[in-house]
Amino acid sequence: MCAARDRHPTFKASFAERANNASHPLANYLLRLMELKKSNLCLSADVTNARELLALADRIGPSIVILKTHYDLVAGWDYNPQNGTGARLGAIARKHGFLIFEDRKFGDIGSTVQLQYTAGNARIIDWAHIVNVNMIPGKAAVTALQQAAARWRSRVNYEVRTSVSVGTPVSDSFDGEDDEQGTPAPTSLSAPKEPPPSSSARTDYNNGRKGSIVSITTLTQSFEPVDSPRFSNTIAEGDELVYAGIEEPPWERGLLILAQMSSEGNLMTNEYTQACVEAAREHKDFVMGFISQETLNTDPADTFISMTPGCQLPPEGDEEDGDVAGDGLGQQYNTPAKLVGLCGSDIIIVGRGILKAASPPQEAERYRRRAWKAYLNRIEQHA
Ligand code: 5BU
Repeated sequence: MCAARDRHPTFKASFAERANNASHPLANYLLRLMELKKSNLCLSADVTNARELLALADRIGPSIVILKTHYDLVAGWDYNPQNGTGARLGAIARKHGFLIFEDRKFGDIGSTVQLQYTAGNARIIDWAHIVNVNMIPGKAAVTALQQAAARWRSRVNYEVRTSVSVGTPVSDSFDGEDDEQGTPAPTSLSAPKEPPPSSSARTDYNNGRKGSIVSITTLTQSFEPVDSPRFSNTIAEGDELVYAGIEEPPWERGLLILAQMSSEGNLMTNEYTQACVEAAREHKDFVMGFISQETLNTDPADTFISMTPGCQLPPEGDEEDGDVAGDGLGQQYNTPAKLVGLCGSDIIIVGRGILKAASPPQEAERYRRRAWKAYLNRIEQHA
């Protein structure tokens, strides 16, 4: 089912060793988090309303290192950048120590994917540490997303503070940009749209661009440097807890290239997968790894992380590594022992295997233990 990759150094290396060699700050962080939590489990949180999503993230958080979302299937997703669904998920992620991966599978021309990543109601880049790209449009999509992330990163250390003061209005209209996107002006959670002129002085950024008239009230915004990735003034009290044993994730965003799919009859050929690997090698400072069914590290210098959907365990009590039937809609499943132990995948992505269990937290623990055991067996270490 997968090519033997066991001669590549990453196959037998521990996640701690690989963290030391990881050039991408978020990959380095994730690999250390995996060692700390003894988890290589990603929950595919495919539930259809926001309240359920947040409750699930809080319940399963202790077992996972990544929570994967499809924000567009969640009813009641609150787009408020300060205390909406993305921000609340971020607070839960900090508390339990996991990263958020929006499985958006960008797949359009560069200019469009940049906007889909950073704009619109969802502003995915604000809350998702990791996203993925479908390589059908070609390498430019990767370059474009990297450019957008770099632009966001260069601005995000500045918090926007909004204040309302009485004074002479300077403009009788908004600049229109926010109206087009249907969202309010950026708040402390979003990266400012204009780079601040100086990182030290508090500078009013009015000049007519962000001014509005409410009677004679003027809305002004200023940018202040912040040195922590934690967004302040957000979320309810008590959600400011931070997972012990590791610092908060770095600001750098990461990309996964969708190089292989789990679904039956998918059209991704070996040649296509190889083109994905080449694109990743050309963008090592942004691409953390792949969504794939096996490790794709072949060049001695490759240090990519492979994350694999299409994973289920047979029911408890059945033969440990017996076959698991597909879902009847094209999805095919393999066990953690096969994916991690034989094929060299690093992180298993599990949705319904956990979500449909009588006790999802208990089942998540079962998957965590089995995937971790498969990893330890692969690197020939014992618990
Ligand atoms: P499941 O319930 O464990 O089958 O969910 C798998 C999830 O992973 C689901 O959100 C899919 O959209 C996602 N997925 C997948 O199943 N197979 C793929 O090749 C890719 C994504 Br890419």
